[in-house]
Amino acid sequence: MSIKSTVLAALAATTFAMPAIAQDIMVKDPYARSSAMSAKSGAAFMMIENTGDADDRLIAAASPAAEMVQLHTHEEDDMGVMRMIHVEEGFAVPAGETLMLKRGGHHVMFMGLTAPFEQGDMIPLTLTFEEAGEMEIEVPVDLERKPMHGHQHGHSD
Ligand SMILES: [Cu+2]
Repeated sequence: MSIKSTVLAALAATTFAMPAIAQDIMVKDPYARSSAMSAKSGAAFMMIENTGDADDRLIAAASPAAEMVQLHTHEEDDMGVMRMIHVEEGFAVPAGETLMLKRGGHHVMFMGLTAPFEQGDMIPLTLTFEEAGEMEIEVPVDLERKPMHGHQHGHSD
């Protein structure tokens, strides 16, 4: 027990001493939406870039805007129907790569919204990474955003 707690203390001290480690993760262009104003659930999408040289993993998400927040992906079942799956192990963010959370793919799912998502709202979201730790962001609600096909550069809006 003493060995384990020593290791944990060392890890905690290391993390505390190097807050810059979280800066290896960059979140770009986040937005959230729900399918209707009365919807009880919503989702958030974004690009998560790992600018560091160590692999990382998005393992959890939390927000006061919903009773439950999960990491989801879409998967086609045997009947050819797309279903949402809760991905408990989270999503890998390999070093130097960008994880895309997008419609029809991986997303952050909000279940049991405490209030409807309204255009322009800012949704506080805490992302937890295996290596980088917790990262707090604000996700603007954008109900008008069209699904993105392929890469999009710049902002036309
Ligand atoms: Cu979902």
